[in-house]
Amino acid sequence: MKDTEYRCGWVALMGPPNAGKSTLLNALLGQKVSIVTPKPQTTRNQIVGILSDRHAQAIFMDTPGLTQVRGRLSKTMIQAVWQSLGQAHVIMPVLDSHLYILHPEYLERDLAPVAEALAEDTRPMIVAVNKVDLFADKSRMLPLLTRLGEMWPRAEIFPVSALLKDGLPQLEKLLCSCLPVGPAQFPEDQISTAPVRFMAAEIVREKLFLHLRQEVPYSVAVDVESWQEDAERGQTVIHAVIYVGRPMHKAMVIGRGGASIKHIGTEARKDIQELLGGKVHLELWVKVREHWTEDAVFLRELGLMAE
Ligand SMILES: Nc1nc2c(ncn2[C@@H]2O[C@H](COP(=O)(O)OP(=O)(O)OP(=O)(O)O)[C@@H](O)[C@H]2O)c(=O)[nH]1
Ligand SMILES: [Mg+2]
Repeated sequence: MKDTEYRCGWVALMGPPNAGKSTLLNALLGQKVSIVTPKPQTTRNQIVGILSDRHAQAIFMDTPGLTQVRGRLSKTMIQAVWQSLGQAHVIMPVLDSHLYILHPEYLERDLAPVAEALAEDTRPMIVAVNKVDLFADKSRMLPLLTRLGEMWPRAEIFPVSALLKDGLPQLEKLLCSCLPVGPAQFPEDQISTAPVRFMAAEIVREKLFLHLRQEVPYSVAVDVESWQEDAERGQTVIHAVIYVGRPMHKAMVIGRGGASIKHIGTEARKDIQELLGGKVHLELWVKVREHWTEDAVFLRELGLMAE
């Protein structure tokens, strides 16, 4: 095979919740396509991000964190991981190195589902050992790297910091060399397959996750109900509904005197304006929809469940 041949393929980012999968995807692309929060289980479905250059096109699939299945929503989240894995040419587990340095005992627990699924897999695998910026003495990583090497003897193990973009050019180069030879599957300027409507809803959900405490974010979903161009005012008018599982959560989203929802709306509008490159008028409503996380029809409407 000649080095000059164009390469193109699918890469599955997978691993435990909160490992930095979405941060890594955004950092590799140099643009935000997947929302990021300090709370686990932020990503709920497969998000495709496309990285193209003159030599290769890597089509990344960001996936929800692999965790215990509780209810229908988390079942559909896990299905998105397995479906992405099935589609991948290269598998990229992502993990939080700092967590396993502090708590080596969590490693087996967290990686067991990933390791088991990949035990017999012969596809190229690159393990992104993320968050190395969180400790100065890099030798602290050695026991973790040794254990990962035992777990996946064929894999490339690659320490990175997605946050600081440390090690990413090297990671990208290695990754592209692992892709199969073939023509690009997407136009070079396409960065994601997600419709802007979905991305706008995700931005609102990100702000809700960042702003709300405890378990409330997990009972929240966002759906863009209408999207119109107002030519006269030169702005996009977006109406989105925030669904919550309980009346109490509705009050928390709205906040005292509407302060909370106002803040969420302002923050989301700024990011959506950046995404669209133009002025946005964002209207948010909060509706209670009990047990929505168990409602297959609704999950499908939100685009969280395959047809
Ligand atoms: N210090 C540090 N923090 C990071 C790094 N990468 C990600 N984070 C932080 O880790 C948290 C989780 O990041 P995400 O990218 O949302 O993680 P994820 O794996 O996509 O999480 P889920 O979608 O919930 O499975 C956020 O607060 C990030 O800012 C890193 O390299 N260094
Ligand atoms: Mg994520």
